[in-house]
Amino acid sequence: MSDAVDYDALIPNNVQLASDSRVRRALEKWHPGYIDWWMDMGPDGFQASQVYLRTAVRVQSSGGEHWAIFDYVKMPEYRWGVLLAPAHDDRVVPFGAHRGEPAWQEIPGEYRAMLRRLIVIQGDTEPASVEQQRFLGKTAPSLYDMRNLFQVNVEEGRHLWAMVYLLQKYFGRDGREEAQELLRRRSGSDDSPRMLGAFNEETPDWLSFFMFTYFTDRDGKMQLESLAQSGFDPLSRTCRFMLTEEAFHMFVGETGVARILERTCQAMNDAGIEDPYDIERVRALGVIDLPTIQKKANLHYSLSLDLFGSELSTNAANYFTAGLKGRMREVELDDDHRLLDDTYSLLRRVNNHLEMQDHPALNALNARLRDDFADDCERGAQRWNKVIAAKGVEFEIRLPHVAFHRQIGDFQDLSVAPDGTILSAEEWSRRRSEWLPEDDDCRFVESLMEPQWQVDEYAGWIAPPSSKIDHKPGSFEWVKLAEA
Ligand code: BYC
Repeated sequence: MSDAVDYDALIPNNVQLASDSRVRRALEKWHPGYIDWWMDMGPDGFQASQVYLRTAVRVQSSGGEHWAIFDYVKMPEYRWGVLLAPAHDDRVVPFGAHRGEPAWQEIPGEYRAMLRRLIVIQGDTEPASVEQQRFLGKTAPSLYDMRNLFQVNVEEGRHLWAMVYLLQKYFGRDGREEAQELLRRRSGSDDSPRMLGAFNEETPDWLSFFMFTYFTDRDGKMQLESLAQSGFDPLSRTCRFMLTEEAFHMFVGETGVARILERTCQAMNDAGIEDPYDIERVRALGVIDLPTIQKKANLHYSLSLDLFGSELSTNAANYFTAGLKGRMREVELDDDHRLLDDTYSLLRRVNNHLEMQDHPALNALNARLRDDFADDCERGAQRWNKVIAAKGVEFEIRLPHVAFHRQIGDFQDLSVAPDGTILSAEEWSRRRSEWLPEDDDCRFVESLMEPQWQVDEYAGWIAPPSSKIDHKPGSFEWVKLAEA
């Protein structure tokens, strides 16, 4: 299969759709429904604006040519394509019972249902996040941030295409039905919600957006890394290319929160406020107080931990043994990649306390991936703390304990403080407002969400960015707004 991208086709692709008329027709038939969904549920109010967006035109950079181009695009005209990372010759199934057999180019019949479920869940999260973020453009703190939001949104749309291609190509009629369902479910809907919890929550303000892209997109990274190991080669290649795009989404989250922290600490310094808990005075400066930022981090971290499923999971064991979903960087791990005799240490709830226990490694794969996620989150939090320390403010963002505020898995129904102390349900409820955003916190943050759409201007609660995108200066016009 060639890696060259046919960019002139209605659906840009490197999967030779031109000679695969069955799949091409199926995708072309799905296309209008996708555009309808984008117009209904995509960024509200900006479909006619010209946005300086990145579009993938190759699947890897080579010979001085970048994999993407940047240009002004009206979002409904974005070239959503089907792009798979380059094939590796002689790739084998890297783990599980079929380890060492040639990677599958077609789906093994016995694994069809499992694979379909994984692809549908992955696919469902992509449009969900666009739906969650659809009103944020209206309160963008700058054109730079607005552009980044829309970049994330169009790429999540492309990731939906990526999963829909697999469904249409490999799953026949039920794949077509699933592809329709992906356009029918809606984030937060009572009747047909999105499949995973965090994707039915609201993203009402930009602090939430940055926390979402930091924590929840990072779950995306971990899950895509695991699926990129898959013995089903088209899924592996699809996920590998999605990861290329995904890195930017986490950059948006990490730098977004860092810029908010920087601005808050600067404003505190300018006003001579040393106590970060002097919340009313800090808020009066028009910036977000650090304890509220901590509460939002607590919320989004705990919601994202739920996305790893139960700590001990036979589903995860079955996915692994089948060779469909591996571990983070599976091929770099130094073991037998079958895990039949291995154990993994994980924190468990035993009656009303928590203790480390060894369990069969196969069953503990969700816990292991969640631990990898926690480590990854921690590294970024340390970088945030450097921003705070550099301003001389005494405060640290601390990720809460993994058992804090959980709704899925072993710790659900347990009342755990951010430091890991188990509390009575009454005490937890009484103290909840210390740890999670309350209505008045949310109202305050929302009160700051006034649009700032002048070129090179930023809302007062967020510092300008220090890094460039496509080598462009801060004064660049990231979005040319359409006349209202
Ligand atoms: N909410 O054995 P269990 C991304 C269900 S994010 C609701 O505990 P399993 C992105 C589970 O489905 C990455 N239900 O869990 C980020 C199962 O139901 P059934 C998305 C949940 O299956 C930002 C039952 O509970 N990709 O890309 O081992 C922006 C028992 O399951 C939840 C993936 O997740 C929940 N949180 O693991 C845009 C990868 N958790 O089958 C995009 C694909 C569990 O009994 N998915 N359940 O009806 C998977 O690998 C796994 O399905 C999960 C769950 C990790 C989600």
